[in-house]
Amino acid sequence: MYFDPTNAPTAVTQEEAGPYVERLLEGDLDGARHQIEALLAHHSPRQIILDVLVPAQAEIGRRWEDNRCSVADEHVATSITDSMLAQVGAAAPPPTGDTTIAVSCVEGDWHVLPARMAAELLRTEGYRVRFLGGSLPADHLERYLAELQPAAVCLSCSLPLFLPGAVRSVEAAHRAGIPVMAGGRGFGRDDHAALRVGADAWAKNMAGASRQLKAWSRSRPDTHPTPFADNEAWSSIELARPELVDHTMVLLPDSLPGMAALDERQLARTREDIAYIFQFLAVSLLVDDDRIFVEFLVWLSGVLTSRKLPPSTVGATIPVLTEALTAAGRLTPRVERLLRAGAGALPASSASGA
Ligand code: B12
Repeated sequence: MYFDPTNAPTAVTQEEAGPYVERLLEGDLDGARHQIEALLAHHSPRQIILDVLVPAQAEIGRRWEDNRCSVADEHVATSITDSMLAQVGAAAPPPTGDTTIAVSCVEGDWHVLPARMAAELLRTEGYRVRFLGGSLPADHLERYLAELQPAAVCLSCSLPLFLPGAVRSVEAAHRAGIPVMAGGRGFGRDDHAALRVGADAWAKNMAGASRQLKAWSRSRPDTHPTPFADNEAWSSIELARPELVDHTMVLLPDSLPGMAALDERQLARTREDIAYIFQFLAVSLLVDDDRIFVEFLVWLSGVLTSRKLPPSTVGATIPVLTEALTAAGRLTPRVERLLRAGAGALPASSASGA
């Protein structure tokens, strides 16, 4: 039985949606299913995705970020929401239009669920959707699109870390002659990064995406031939990353005496975080957007503080990063500017390294 679209769609209230997060945290698949079934009697699949599933997953992310839920809790919650998305999607009437849209995560990005949500939302608008899943290698994307010839491909990116992958995915789509709509939280809050990686449009939400896709299905845009991402600046950090991480790990104990007490697993985590810092630095240069690096440092500082590390940890790392970058001959004025901006955005106690 499908939701009857002649019933006016009504927003799901917070009271109605609220218990869903509790079901996720309890790992209660059947409870979640009952709740979603009850909601389907009164609300459209689209409203349930937007008002229940999306905010619940964002809440799970916040709880993981501030250490109120474990990675296992997140995996369980995501698997339940994945099932609910299938259930809600099955309640939407089959697409009536003849426009086909492909939806894929950019290369490197395994956030399949946000992309699938976007795909289901497009389906509720009548599009025929081919969902290509997580981290599709660019050459495979190209071959698939060249054969399918959809009206557009929606590329989903959930973390700025994967913007280099987005460059490759966009180039692949363009080689197949397919226009690219970029979306997802990894592209940020405006079209800056999306246009830099060469996408033909960026949408803040699915309503915006749908407007653009409608316009494209009437008249196909000329795809941009090349992205204007700064690959050179990106690769100058990225190619030196192993050396930069090694050197930082050697220098760090002088600035963070607490490191002496870390066990092997904690040291491996620290190394991973240092590698992320350099990756985000490189991505900021790639798309010339300081916000990416600065917001990552603030996010990382919050994550570490909620896991009981001193709030000064990330701030104390910055002079060490600077030293490693200098030794590797990678401290350009732009990189220096980014490091300063990052230090300035961290909470006062953390930027001082005290
Ligand atoms: C589940 C999850 C995972 C799962 C994903 C599994 C899956 N099947 O999808 C796994 C475990 C793989 C994962 C891994 C990681 N994750 Co994660 N993850 C999440 C979490 C909790 C929920 C994702 C989700 O379901 N979102 C659904 C909704 C909420 O997403 P949404 O972006 O709002 O999606 C909507 C729109 O963006 C839009 N949209 C999406 N795509 C597109 C495309 C187009 C064209 C358009 C128009 C619109 C559009 O449509 C959606 C519906 O409206 C998020 C939290 C969050 N806020 O998303 C973190 C989150 C994204 N992850 C995060 C991190 C850090 C990671 C890791 C790096 C962790 C690690 N150290 O390993 C890895 C990276 C792995 C990788 N290579 O991809 C951080 C990113 C922080 C940052 N600084 O940017 C987040 C934000 C958690 C947090 N609060 O800190 N993660």
